[in-house]
Amino acid sequence: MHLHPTLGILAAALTAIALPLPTLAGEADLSIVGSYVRMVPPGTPNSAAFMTISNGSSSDRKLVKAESPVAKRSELHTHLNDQGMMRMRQVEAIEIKAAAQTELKPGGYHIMLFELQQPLQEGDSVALTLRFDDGSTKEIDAPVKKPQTVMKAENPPEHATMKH
Ligand SMILES: [Cu+2]
Repeated sequence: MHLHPTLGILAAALTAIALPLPTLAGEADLSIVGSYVRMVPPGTPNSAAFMTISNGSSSDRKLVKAESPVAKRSELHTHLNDQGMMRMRQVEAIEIKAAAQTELKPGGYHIMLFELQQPLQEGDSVALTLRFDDGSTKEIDAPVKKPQTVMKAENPPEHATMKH
């Protein structure tokens, strides 16, 4: 005996309803302040974006991806002190604990922007799309700013003048 066609459709509809619905409530819980992209001299291939991400929700959240039209490729990075040398390393995610904030800052977490597609001049703003582990995204415009402290070159100047 066949199932009545209407009942079949009804059963299918009920199955669909039973699936968990994606929640959109989380999106408003994250806020981003103080974002900026480091100004770099023309011809510099890479730069980085910094910001503070606040999580007002009661669950931990992770930044899992960042994208920008100004860079060919973006990665989430951190800095590690490796025997006195500061090295950058890619991380899979940057965690923002519940009811806390995570600062992306020079010498720490940052969004690395590789292969810049355009020069970054002070006063420009850079579009960034941030994707979080709950599937939500944030679109921000980060101003380009001059670095506040000038990083020392990898090789100290003495090395260049050591030829006797
Ligand atoms: Cu980096």
